[in-house]
Amino acid sequence: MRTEQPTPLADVRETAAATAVAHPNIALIKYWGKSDEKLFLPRTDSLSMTLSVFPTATRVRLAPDAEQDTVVFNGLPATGEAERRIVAFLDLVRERAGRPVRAVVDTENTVPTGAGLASSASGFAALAVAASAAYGLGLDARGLSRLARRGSGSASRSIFGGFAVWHAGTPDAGPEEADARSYAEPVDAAGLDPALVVAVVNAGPKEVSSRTAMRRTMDTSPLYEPWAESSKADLADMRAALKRADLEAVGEIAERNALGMHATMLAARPAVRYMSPASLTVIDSVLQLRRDGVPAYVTMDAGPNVKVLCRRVDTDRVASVVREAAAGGSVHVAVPGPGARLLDEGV
Ligand code: 2P0
Repeated sequence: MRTEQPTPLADVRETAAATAVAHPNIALIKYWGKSDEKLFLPRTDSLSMTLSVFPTATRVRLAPDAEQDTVVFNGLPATGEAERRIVAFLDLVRERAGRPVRAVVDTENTVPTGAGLASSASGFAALAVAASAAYGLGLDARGLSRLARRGSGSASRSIFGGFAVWHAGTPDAGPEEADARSYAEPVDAAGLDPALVVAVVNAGPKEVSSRTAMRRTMDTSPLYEPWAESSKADLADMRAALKRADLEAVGEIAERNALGMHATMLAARPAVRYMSPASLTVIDSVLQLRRDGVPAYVTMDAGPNVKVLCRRVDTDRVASVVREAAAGGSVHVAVPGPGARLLDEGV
C-alpha cells in the first residue's frame, strides 16, 4: 500500500507573503505618556480619527534561507532606529508564531516621516496586519490592535477606520492581563461629517522624538498629572459630543486637550516645544475663522504641523485660509478613512 506523504507544512508556510495597507490617525484626545514602556501601555485613554490620506503599504515575505531580516523603506534599506524597531516587532511576531524564520519587509510610506503626522501609526498598523498574515497568527481586529500597539502606541488605533478609542486598560494588573486589556475599538460617530485640513509647515524630521518627549514630560513636568486627570473628563465629554454629532463641541474638546498636552511639554525640564512661529500663524488664522463664524478647531501632535478640524462643507474655505497662513507649506484635506486591511496573501 502506498502511504501518502504529507506536504511539508514548513515549505508551504515559509514562502508566505502578505501585503497590507493602513492610514494614519490623528488623536482628538491625545496619547501622551506610557505606564509601561516595554508593553506600550498608555497612561491615559485616547481617541482618534483615521485619515483618508497618506496610506502606508507594507509587504512581508518570509525568507527561509535568510539569516537576518531585510527592511526596505521607500525603496531604500532601513537603518538605525527605524530598522531596529521593525526587527524587534518581527521578533515579537515570531515568538508568538513559534516560527524563527526571517522576513523581507518592504514599506511604501506616503506620510512625511517624523513630522508629527503619525507615520508610525500607519506603518506599524500595516506591518501588524501583513506580518500576522504572513506568519499565520490568525488575529482578529482586537488582536491586531494589541499587536500594532507593541510597535507604536498610536498604531493600535489605525487598525480601525473612522473614529477609534484606545483603552489604557489595567496597567496595574500583571503584564499578561495589562497587555490583553489595552486595545483600540471603533467609536460610532454617525451624523458627524468632519474634515481635517492638515497644514504641513515643516516636513523635516523632528528634533525630539515623541517617545523621548513623552518620557521627559511624565518624569519632569508638574503639569503632566493634572493634564492626564483632565483628559479623562475630556474623553467622556468627547464621547458624548460624538454621539450627538456636535462638531463644535468635538472641536473645542480636541483643541483644549491638544493645547493642554503641549502645555505639559512646555513645562517639562528641559522644555519640549514643537510649536513654531509658522504653527502659531496657522493657529491664529483658525481663531480668525471662528470669529468669522466658521467652526474650525486646531490640534497638534509631536511636531510643528497643524491639523484643523472642520465641517466637510467648510473644507474649501478653511483650506484656503490655512493655505495662505501656512505660506510655503503644503495643505492636505482628509476625511474619515478606512481601517487597515490585507491587500493580498499568497506565496
Ligand atoms: C497621539 N502622539 O495620540 C499622540 C499625540 C503624538 C502626540 O501617538 O512611543 O509614535 O511609538 O508609542 O505612537 C505619537 O506617539 O509613540 C503619538 P510610541 P507614537 O497621536
